[in-house]
Amino acid sequence: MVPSHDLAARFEAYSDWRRRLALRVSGLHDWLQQQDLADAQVDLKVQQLLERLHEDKLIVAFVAEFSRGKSELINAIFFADFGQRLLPSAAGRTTMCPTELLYDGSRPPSIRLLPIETRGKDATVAEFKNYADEWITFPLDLSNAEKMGEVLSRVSQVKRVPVDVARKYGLFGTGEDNILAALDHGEGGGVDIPCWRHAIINFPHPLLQQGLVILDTPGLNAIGTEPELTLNLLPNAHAVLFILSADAGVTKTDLEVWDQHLAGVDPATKAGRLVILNKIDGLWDDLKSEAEINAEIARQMRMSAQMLGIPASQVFAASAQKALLAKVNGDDALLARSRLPMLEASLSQQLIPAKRDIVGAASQAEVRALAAGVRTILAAREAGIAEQMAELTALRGKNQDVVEHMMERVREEKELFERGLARYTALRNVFTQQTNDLFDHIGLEALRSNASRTRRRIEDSPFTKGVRGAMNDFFAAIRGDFEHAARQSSEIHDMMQAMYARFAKEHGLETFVPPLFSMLKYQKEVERLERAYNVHFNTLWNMVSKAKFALMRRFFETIASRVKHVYVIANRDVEAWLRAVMSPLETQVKEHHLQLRRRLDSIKRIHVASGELEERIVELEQQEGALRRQIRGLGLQVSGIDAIIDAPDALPLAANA
Ligand SMILES: Nc1nc2c(ncn2[C@@H]2O[C@H](COP(=O)(O)OP(=O)(O)OP(=O)(O)O)[C@@H](O)[C@H]2O)c(=O)[nH]1
Ligand SMILES: [Mg+2]
Repeated sequence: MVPSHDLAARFEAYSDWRRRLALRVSGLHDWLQQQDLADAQVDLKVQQLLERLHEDKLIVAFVAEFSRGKSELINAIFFADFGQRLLPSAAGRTTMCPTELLYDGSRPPSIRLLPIETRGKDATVAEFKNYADEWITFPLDLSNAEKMGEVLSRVSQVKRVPVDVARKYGLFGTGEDNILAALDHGEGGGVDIPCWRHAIINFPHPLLQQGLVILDTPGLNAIGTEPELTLNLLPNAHAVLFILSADAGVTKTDLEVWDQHLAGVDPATKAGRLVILNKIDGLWDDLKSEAEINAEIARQMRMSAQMLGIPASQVFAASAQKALLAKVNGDDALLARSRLPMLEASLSQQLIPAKRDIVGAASQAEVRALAAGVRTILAAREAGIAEQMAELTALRGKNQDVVEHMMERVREEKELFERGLARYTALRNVFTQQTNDLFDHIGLEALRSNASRTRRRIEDSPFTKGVRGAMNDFFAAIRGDFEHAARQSSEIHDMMQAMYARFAKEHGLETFVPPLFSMLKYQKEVERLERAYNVHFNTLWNMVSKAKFALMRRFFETIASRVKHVYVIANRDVEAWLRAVMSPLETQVKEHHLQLRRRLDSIKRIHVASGELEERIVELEQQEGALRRQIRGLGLQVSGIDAIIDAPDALPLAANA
C-alpha cells in the first residue's frame, strides 16, 4: 500500500520530517550526555518533546446530514489503496455513532464500541476512554477483507427499544417528533436506536500509523444529542469537512447541522473548514455538454457558499463514489472528472503546512530553552576559570605571604557566600508557599469542588434559571481563580527577579531575567467554552423536554471535562514554568559554591608547593579549551535542529504540482 495521491504524499513528508526532527533531538540529547551536561531536568524535557513529536496527531472530521456521503468520501480519500470500501456506506442512515479511525500500535487491529447504555451515566466519552472494560472489542482480521467489512459494519447497528428508553438516554426529545415518527415502528413497537455511543477503529493503515485520525460522524439522528461532538471532538479537529449533496442542494436540515456544529466555531480556528458538494456525478448528463455541466456545478457551489455564509474558495465539488471507483480501477480520466484530486490538494495545502509550522515553532522554542539552560552553566564555568586564571597569573613570582593573603580573601568570599545561602533557603520557603497558593486556585482540587457544587445546584433546581445561574457561577468561579493565579504568578516572577538581581550584585552570579507566565491562553480557552455553552444551551434546552434533565447533566459533564483538560494543561505549564524560574538559580548557586571551593583548593595547593602554579595554569587553559569546544558543539547541535525545522518540504515532484 503505497499512498500515491497528494494528501498522502504530503502527509508522509510531514511524518518523515517529524521523524528526522526527533532523531536530531535525540542526537542533541546523546551529545549532552556524552559531555556530561544532561541532568534529570534535561532528560525529562527531551523525553517530553520526543513523546510529543511521536504522538503528534492530525485530526480530520467529516460532518453532515445523513446519507450525504461522508463515509464514502473517507473511503475515497484515505482508503482507496485498500482496494475496497472499508467503511460501510449505503442509502439511508448508515453510520450510527461517531467513529474514530486511528492506529495505536500497542493494541491489535480491532473495533472498540462503547454501548449506548453508557449514556445513562454521567461520564463523557473522553472519560470512558480510560476504562477499557466499558468497551466491547472485536478483532479485525486483516487477511480477510470480507470478514473485516462485516465487523466494521457494526457502526451501523441499531436495536429496537421502547420510546421511553430512547428518551432516557437523551436520544429524542419532544422537538424531535419528526425523527421519532420516521423511526417509530408503530403499535408500541418502539424505535430503533444506535447500539453504540462511540466507535474506535484501530487499523494499521500507513496514514493512521503516522498519526492521522479520521472522525466520521453519523447524520442527524444522533447528532446534536451528544454534546461531546460539538464541544470536544470538533473543536479539536484540525480540519472539518462539511458535506452537501448535489442532488439535494442545501436543505433545511443541512443548515441545522451546519449551524449547530460549524457556524459557531471560533473564527480563529475556522481555517481548515471546507464544504464539499458531493455526488456531482448525478449532474453528469450525456445529453449536456461538459461546459453546461460545469456551469451547473459552479452555480450550485456559489449558492452553497452563499447560503452557508463562507467564501466560495472554501467550497469544493466532488464525486466520492466515482473517485473511489476510479482509484480502485486506476482510471485516471474518471478520477479527474470526480474532482477529488483538487479537494485533496487544497486540504493538504491548508492543513499540513500550518500544522508543521505550529509543531516546528513549538519544538524550536523548547530546544532553544534547553540550550539556553546549558549555555548558562557553561558560561558560569567559563567565568570561573577566567577568574582562577587571573588569580593564579597574578601569583607568578609572588612570595608565600601574598599567597596566604590571597587564600584568606577567597576563604572570606566563600564564607560570605555561605551566609548568603541562608537567604536562598528562606526564599525557597516563600517560593513554596506562593506556589501552594497558586495551586490552591488553579489546581484540580479547586475545579473538582467547583464542579460538584455546580452539579448539586443543577440537581436542586433543574429549571432554566437554576441551571443557567449554576453554570454562570461555575464559569465566574473559574475566571476568579485564573485571575488570582495570574496575580500570584506575577508576584512569584517579581520576587525571583529581585533575587536574581541580588545574587548577581552581591556574589557576581550571572544576571538572569526569569520569563513571565501568562494565564491568557487558558483564560481564552475557558472563555471559548463559555461561549460554546451559551450558543448551545438554548438549542439544547428547546430541543428536549422530558430528557432535559439527563441531557443537561451530560451537557454540564462535557463542559466540565473540557475545563478539566484546560486545568491539566495549565497545571503542567505552571509546573514547568516554576522549574524554569527556580532551577537556574539552584544551578548557579551550586556552581558558584563549587567554584569557590575549587579556587580555595588550588591556592591551598600552591601554598604548599609553589611548583604547582605553572602546572595548574596549564590545566586551567586546557579546561578553558574544552569548554569552548562544548559551547561550539552545542551551537552546532542546535543549528542542525533549526536546519530541519526551517527547511522547505522535501516533497516528491508530483505532489508539488
Ligand atoms: N451517486 C453518488 N452516490 C454517492 C456518492 N457518495 C456517496 N453516495 C451514496 O450515498 C449513499 C450514502 O453514502 P454514505 O457514505 O453512507 O453517507 P453518510 O454521509 O456516511 O451517511 P450516514 O452514515 O448515514 O450519516 C450511499 O448509497 C452511497 O453509495 C457520490 O459521489 N455519488
Ligand atoms: Mg456514514
